[in-house]
Amino acid sequence: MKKSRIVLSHWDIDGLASAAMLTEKYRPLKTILSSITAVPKNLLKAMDLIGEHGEIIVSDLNPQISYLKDLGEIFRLARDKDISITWIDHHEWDKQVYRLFSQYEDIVYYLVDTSTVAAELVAIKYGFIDKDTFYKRLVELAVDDDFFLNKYELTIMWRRILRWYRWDTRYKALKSLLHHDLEPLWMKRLYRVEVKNLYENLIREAIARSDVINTRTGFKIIVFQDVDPRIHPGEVTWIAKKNGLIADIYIVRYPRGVSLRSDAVDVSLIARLLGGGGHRNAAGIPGNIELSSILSLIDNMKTRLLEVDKIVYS
Ligand SMILES: [Mn+2]
Repeated sequence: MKKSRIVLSHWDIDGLASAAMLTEKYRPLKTILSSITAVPKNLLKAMDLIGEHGEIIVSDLNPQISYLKDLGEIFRLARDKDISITWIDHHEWDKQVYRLFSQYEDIVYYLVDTSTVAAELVAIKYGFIDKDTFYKRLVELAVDDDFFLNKYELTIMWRRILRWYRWDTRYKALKSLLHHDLEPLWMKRLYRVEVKNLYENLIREAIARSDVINTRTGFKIIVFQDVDPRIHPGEVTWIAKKNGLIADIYIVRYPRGVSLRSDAVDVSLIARLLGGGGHRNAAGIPGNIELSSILSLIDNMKTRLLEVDKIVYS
C-alpha cells in the first residue's frame, strides 16, 4: 500500500518550490501551506488526515522556541501513531530545537543547511536537480528571493504577489508550479493591475517615515515604523539602502511582528533571544515587541554581535 503522506511547507517562493517538488514526487494526501507560527496547528491537522502509519514532510519552516513544548507533544503523538516526520530547512535553528529533535530520532529526521535554500535541499534529496530545466529555474528563483539577489523581475513579482494576497492565491501559485508554469498570465496580470503601484507607494511611505537611532553603544539603527504587512521587509531595506540610508541594523516594525536586517551583525542571535529566529542577515520576531527591548538587547549583546567577521560598524 502507498504510504500516506502530507507535505507541509512555507508559502514564499522557496516554500512553494519545495512544496511543488514534494507534491509531484509523492502525490500526498494533501499539501498544506503554512506560516511559521501555524506549524504546530498544521502538524496536528496533518496527523489527523493521515490517521496512522505515514509521513509528514516539512520544508522551509523553522521551529520556534515559543512552541517547543507543543512540538514535543506532537512528536510523542506521532510516535504513537507511527507517523514519521522529515524536516528540511535552511534557517538557523536554536540549540534547544536540536536538543528536542534529537530525543525523537526514531521518528523525526531533519536536514538543515543554512548555506542554501530549502528548495535546493529538496531538489538534491529527492532527485530533481538535473531532471528538467524547470526545477533548475525554480531553485534559482528561490535563491534569488531568499538571498535577496533580485536578479529577476519574476522573483520580485512572485514575492510581492504572494505577500499581498492570502492563502487562495498562494495555493493557486502552487497549482501553476505543478503545471510547470513559472510565469502564469493570471499572476502577471494581477501584479500589473493591482499590486505594483500600490506596493511601491507603500515602500516609499515606509522609508519616508523611518527614524534613525544611535544606540548607547554606538550602533546606527534605522527603524521603519508601523509598516504595512503586505510589504516585504527585505524590499524596504533594500530600497532604503539604494537611497543612501545606511545603518548597522534595520528594524522593520509590523502590527504583529518585527523584522531585523543587517549586513554587519548576526541578527538571528537577537531574534532568537526574543522568541524569533531566521538567518544571519535577516530574522524575525513574531508578536508585539517593544522597540526599547530590542535596542537594549542589542547594546547588551554588543560584544557577541561584533564577533562576526565582516563589520561595517559606523
Ligand atoms: Mn521561506
